[in-house]
Amino acid sequence: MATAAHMLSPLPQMSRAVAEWVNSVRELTRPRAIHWCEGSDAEAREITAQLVRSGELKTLNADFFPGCQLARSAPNDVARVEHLTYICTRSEEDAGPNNHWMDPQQAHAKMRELFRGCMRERTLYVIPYCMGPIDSPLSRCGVEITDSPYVVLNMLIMTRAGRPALERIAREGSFVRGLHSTGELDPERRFIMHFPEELSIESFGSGYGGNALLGKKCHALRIASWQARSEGWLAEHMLIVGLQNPRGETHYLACAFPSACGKTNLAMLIPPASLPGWRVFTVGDDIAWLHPGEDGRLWAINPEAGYFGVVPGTNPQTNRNAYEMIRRDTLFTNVALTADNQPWWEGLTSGTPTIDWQGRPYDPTRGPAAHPNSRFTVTARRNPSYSPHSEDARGVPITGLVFGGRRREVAPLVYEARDWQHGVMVGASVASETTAAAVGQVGVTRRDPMAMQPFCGYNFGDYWQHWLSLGAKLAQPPRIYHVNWFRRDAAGKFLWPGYGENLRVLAWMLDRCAGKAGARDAAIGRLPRPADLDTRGLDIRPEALAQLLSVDPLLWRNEVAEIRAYLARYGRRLPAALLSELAATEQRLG
Ligand code: OXD
Ligand code: MN
Repeated sequence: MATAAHMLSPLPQMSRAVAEWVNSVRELTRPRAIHWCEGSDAEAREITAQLVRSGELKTLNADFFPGCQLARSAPNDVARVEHLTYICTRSEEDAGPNNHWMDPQQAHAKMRELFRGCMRERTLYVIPYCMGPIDSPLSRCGVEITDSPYVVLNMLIMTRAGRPALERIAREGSFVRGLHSTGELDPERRFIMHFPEELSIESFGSGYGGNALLGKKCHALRIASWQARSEGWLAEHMLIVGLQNPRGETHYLACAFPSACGKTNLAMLIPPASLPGWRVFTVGDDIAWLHPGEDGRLWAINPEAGYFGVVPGTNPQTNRNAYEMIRRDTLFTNVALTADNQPWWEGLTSGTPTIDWQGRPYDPTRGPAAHPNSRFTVTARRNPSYSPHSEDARGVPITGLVFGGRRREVAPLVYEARDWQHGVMVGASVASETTAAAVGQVGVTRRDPMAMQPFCGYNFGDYWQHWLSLGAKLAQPPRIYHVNWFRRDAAGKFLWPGYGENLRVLAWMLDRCAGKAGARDAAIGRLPRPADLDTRGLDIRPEALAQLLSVDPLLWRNEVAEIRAYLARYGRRLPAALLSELAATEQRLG
């Protein structure tokens, strides 16, 4: 008797468009074999076993970390490479000053030479994937072709990959084409090219997640932001979190922060004991696709199915959910090891590293044991605070949008925008200190509008206009906030405890949206007075709180001048509304 598996159609026969594309890539790259990904657990187990046999993965101590593996990247391939990431539109102005641009024909020609014959002796994997719940009209599909089995394992966790995605592609006909090869990992021969007009991506020379898992930053942000503008929605670098108050009501916030600023921690926040009755549900930790609903509200889905998070700093105090979540069935990249083969990273309060992230005996004089951008890849379903609404086809309704950056000074703990248009200006002015998530200097303050500087697939001027137009159509737009958990005192000490205590700030926002919390009108927006925040049980000095909620007119006049100089780069594409919002802020500052 035929089994169910025998009755399924062979994957290569399901979509002619995909098969033809795979064929043309095969002719160019000359692989030894082709593997179409089914997306089954057995397939993931088989690929894992193969990588363990070849030494590319190391199985971790199964008593403490069952089902966990360690991958080590090339030491020169540990982060996103923004300087080698291009948007290739016919007109340079469409890519904008926020992107590196290359003419599409020139880019294709360059990449064709890199890809020519690059998969000889390697297997070509075809990964059909769906970004978002498989049955949601808001989801979009893609196919990644890669010669990296490590990428396959990550994509199987991070997306809904395999047969169901290919079935949807065959039905819909359209999909994003992503071609990836790790090449020789030579930084001189490394490029991440995006062709939004063709809905395609070409990535060569890196195996790092942000450069190589093409469903994530490349598709779900850069290409999707372009698609979203033409289709009337938003693709944003935002976590989505549900907060259930002690009355049992749940509201959702979507929050944009630059890379490695604590999005995963905020998405999985553990309420402090002194705020009883609150519950937190994670819908997403990195990307939100936001659609205007028929009811005039904004609705969000998380296009991803897993987390690719920064490991260092994760411990039971900072993020107990993540700490529990990554204790099984997790793929670690570039962490250190203890003598008994457990993963180890800076910020872990137990264990001792003996082998560093490069596989060398650990020597503290050579720097941290785990790479500062070492990562975990794990399915979202392992998160103890996983929201069952993550799978809702229509998404979750958004009550508030939050922007934030990592700033030692200037930005207060929190403020509320006066309205949508003012909120777009607040988002456009986000600045943050750089982190290890991208190659380059760490700790330098740079403008990172909407936390999308590395991810917006088109001219920011057009993007802000799209935000303004979309908001104008919403009958019930979310309120917009700005937060800064990272403000420091004169001695360099953080003024706010952060982590679970951030719930106090989020609770103030939700009470504002419900018309229940007070605020004072300041030049930059509305701020809570100390008494407006619930600080019961919080160990904070009144002077620290006053400082956190203060706005220094001198610093802010300087900030406004810097924002104006930054926005001027967008010339005639800059919406006039942003400049008038800035002028009004300046006037209020006196
Ligand atoms: C990420 C990033 O990995 O933003 O999420 O770099
Ligand atoms: Mn991110």
